[in-house]
This record gives sequence, C-alpha cells and structure tokens, in this order.
Amino acid sequence: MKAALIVVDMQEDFCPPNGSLAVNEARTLAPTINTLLSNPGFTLRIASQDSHPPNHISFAPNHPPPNNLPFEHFIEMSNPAAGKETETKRQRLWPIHCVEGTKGAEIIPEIDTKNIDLYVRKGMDARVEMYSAFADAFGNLDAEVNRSSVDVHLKGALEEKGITDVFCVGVAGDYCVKYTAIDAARAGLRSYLVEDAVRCVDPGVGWEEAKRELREAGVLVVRSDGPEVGGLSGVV
Ligand code: VGL
Ligand code: ZN
Repeated sequence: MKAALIVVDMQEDFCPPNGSLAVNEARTLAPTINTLLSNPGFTLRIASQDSHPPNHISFAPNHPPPNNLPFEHFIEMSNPAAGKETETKRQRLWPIHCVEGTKGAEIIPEIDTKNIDLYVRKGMDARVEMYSAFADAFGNLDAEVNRSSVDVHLKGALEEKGITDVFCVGVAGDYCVKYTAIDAARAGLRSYLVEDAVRCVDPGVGWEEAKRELREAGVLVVRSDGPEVGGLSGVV
C-alpha cells in the first residue's frame, strides 16, 4: 500500500471572508489538513488549484441575462471533444472565481505548502467545466481533446509513484473533492474522502446526496481520526 493525499482547491476565492465563491468554514479546515500533510504515511502530497481563463464557461457574467444568476441558473454545456459536440451536460453557473494569475487563485497561506510535492492546475479550457483534477466534466483527458485544461496528467503521476490509495480533502466537498475522489476510484485506486476535512457549497441535504454518489462509485467516506488514516502511520 502506498498512499497519496490530494488537497483540493484550498484557494482564496473558495474561502471566507473575501472569496468570490466562499464555501462556509473552508478556512477552518487548515489545521486538519496540515495535520494530514504532516502524516509520514503519505508517499505523495498533491495540491490542486482551480485556474480559469476570464472567458470560462462556468462564469455567470459570461452568459446573457436574465438566466445568468450565479448559483441559481444552469446552462447546457457541450462536450468539446471532436465529433462529440451533441453530448451535453447541465452546468451550474458560478461567480467569477480563481482566474489564472489573480489573488483569488492562490492557495491560502494557512496551508503548509512546504509539504506539497506536486501542484495540479485545472479548469484552464474555457469551453468546459473541470471539477476533477483527473479529467473534465465529460471525462476527457487532454491527450484526447488536443488542448490543455490541466498541467499534470494526474493518473500517470500517481502510477509512476506506485500509488494505490488516494485520500481527498479540501473544497468543495460536493463538487471538486467529490469528482476527484470518484475519478480516483475509476482510475482503479482505493479512494477515500475524509469527511471532516471537507466543506460544501450545499451542506445538509446536498452533502447527503453527494455521499450517496460517492459510495455508489466505490469511494470510502472516512474521518481523519478513523482507522484508515490512523493505519497510514501505524497509529490506529
Ligand atoms: C469548485 C465550483 C466551481 C470547487 C470549482 O473547487 O469545488 N466549485 N469551481
Ligand atoms: Zn471553478
């Protein structure tokens, strides 16, 4: 067994008080995440960053009114892969967030980034959403679409290090963490989501529904003080 930790999108724009897409209590996760980052049981510590061009499809102001309110409205998004344009997905609109090169895209200073081995920037293709650090919303990898939406081929990087188990934390539990954990399971890894180390856009009922999806996909929902994390360093 070789484990990796993926710290998902702990960026200024997802954190109160000033983030444009602030997730309630996101900043309070830092101590729990730092404890995990210092766990010697991880072979690889990864941080993902949402990194969008200003014309990104998920930004509400990039769509015509009146049906362009962030959080409220959805659009139909087409698969950018050649020959697959008729495949569409319902895409939620968001406030402008994590624009490449801006303060909002920076990882919050409370996270101990000295322990991070690998950064993954994602969401760089304006035409499509990319919640997961592995692939876009249609499951396309860059090599298949001949573009760069992400700067690391994450599945390859994990395979190269012989990683068998992935633990996902960060924000948002019901979006980027969920889809990253599901794609890790699809990639054939044992995939865990550490529940007390995530916060959600839609806590409550939204998170309960997300947990059903996670379990259906084979992701194990665990706690940072539970036996799965404890077992990494032999402290159960
Ligand atoms: C995220 C909404 C839009 C996330 C990213 O990090 O969960 N959510 N972009
Ligand atoms: Zn985003």
